[in-house]
Amino acid sequence: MTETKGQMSATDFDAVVVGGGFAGLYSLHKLRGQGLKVRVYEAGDGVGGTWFWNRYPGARVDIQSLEYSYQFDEDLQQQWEWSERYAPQSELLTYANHVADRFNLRPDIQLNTRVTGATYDEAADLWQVSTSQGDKVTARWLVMATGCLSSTNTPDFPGLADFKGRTFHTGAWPKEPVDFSGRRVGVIGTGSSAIQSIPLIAQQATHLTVFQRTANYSVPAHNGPIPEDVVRDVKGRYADFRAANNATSLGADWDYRADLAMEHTEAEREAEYEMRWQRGGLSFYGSYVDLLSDPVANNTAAEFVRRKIRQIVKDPAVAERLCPTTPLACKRICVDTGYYDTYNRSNVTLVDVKAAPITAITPTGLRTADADYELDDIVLATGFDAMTGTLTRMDIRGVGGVTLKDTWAEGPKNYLGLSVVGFPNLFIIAGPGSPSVLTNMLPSIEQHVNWIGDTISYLRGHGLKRIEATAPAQEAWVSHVNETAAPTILPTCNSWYLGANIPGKPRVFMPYLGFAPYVAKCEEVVANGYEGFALA
Ligand code: NA7
Repeated sequence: MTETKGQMSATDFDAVVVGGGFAGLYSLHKLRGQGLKVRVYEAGDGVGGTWFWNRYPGARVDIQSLEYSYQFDEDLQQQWEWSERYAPQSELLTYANHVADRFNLRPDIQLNTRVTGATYDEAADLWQVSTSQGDKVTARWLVMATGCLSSTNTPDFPGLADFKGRTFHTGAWPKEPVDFSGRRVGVIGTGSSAIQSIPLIAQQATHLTVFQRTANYSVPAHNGPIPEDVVRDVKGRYADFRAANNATSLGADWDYRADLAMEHTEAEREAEYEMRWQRGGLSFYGSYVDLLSDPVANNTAAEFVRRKIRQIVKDPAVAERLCPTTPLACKRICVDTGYYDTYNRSNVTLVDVKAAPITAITPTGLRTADADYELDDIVLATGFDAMTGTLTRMDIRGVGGVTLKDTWAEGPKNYLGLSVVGFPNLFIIAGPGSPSVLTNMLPSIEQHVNWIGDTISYLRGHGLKRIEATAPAQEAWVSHVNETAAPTILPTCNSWYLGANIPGKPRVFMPYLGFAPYVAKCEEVVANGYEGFALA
């Protein structure tokens, strides 16, 4: 046991950070830089989080790499060179490892160790943390850097365990490359992971059958090397570039137009959408300011994408099946390379499993309500128990031994996404109630880590050893998160933003819409002496 600097109680660590992805790495760097003794526990045998686990073919970031990168260190952001506009998984993993080495983070990271539980010791104001390796340690501060999409969702298909072929989940892909040559492959799901992997799997497989429940919107990435002049321009004004992006509602460089779609003629709208389609990527969101709020405006963009699908996909029946019927962007738009065109290949079949649902996995394939499909490999691109899954699967017990799982039985409740009533000194990075998945994750993570670090510094500086959200502040924040999303199209389809992809999960819109106002609110809370928090 070591005496904690500036504190009354003896603890093993000042802070335990759960997770060694981008949030965990920066948390360690930040808190250690403040003089804290920190331990990171990471379940994987390497750092990198999302980019450690999601190694499926075609996995790459859907935000431009010049943005999806750390900004806390000027030398790092100036010296690191991205090979492509949207970095592939392997490069993001190399980047995470580079950061771990560059800032000498590894000595304080324990790999192959999953945090299984944490109990708050009210008498000592400490967290007692237990791990899969049998560690039992105490820490004043518990930082959940557990990621938003880190607990995979494997639907409960009868017979899955008895399938004789190979089964993969995109979110827990093997480290060794998987060869699909000569194999009949089935991909279940058509979310982002499926949309990125399907074109590459189709190039290898003898036959690929895609089982689609809900068609998704995808825009082309037009990926490639980043032109030198773009790199020079951005790096020449990196701080300003980041600040301008952070001042937007979604926290990314999506070339937002302030105009309303319906104030323009059809031809003008068509030209705007076409320009953005040709440019590629998620700047499609920025076309008009009312795409998320006005269903009529939204449908003009949705129709544009549907027209594109009908132009690309030669078989009209397949094209129709691929045309989404939900509002555009009520699920995150996907960014692809050759996705729709893949359905023009003779070795690819699209099966509608909304019309005829999957009833079982057989030893040799997959059965739907109206047919049997013989398969050698099944790829589950079935997503995640998003935002809350990893947190509620851990045995986290706060004041009075109450579990976080029970506390959130009707949906996640917290203040600013950061702090939960009844769970003092526990901070959540980019969790529910924060902008997180509606933004560029890296700046969102950094903003949270900076806030948490500054808060801990304030508390230590004032001899305080406990911080907890107050019930009225939490209640008001939860209402605000819901009221902000309610008038938009965001809660209108069965997305993982709502937990709707997990049977039995309460239907609550989890992320907070509005990066810039969120940051302002966090700053205001501090300026008002940690308004909405009880400090002791
Ligand atoms: P997603 O986006 O949650 O996609 C999962 C897909 O799996 C989606 O098409 C689901 O259909 C489908 N799914 C899930 N369960 C079933 C069952 N039981 N039967 C048939 N189909 C099913 O996960 P991803 O990994 O692709 O992407 C996650 C995020 O990563 C993405 O949003 C980006 O931000 C990056 P559904 O739509 O639920 O009908």
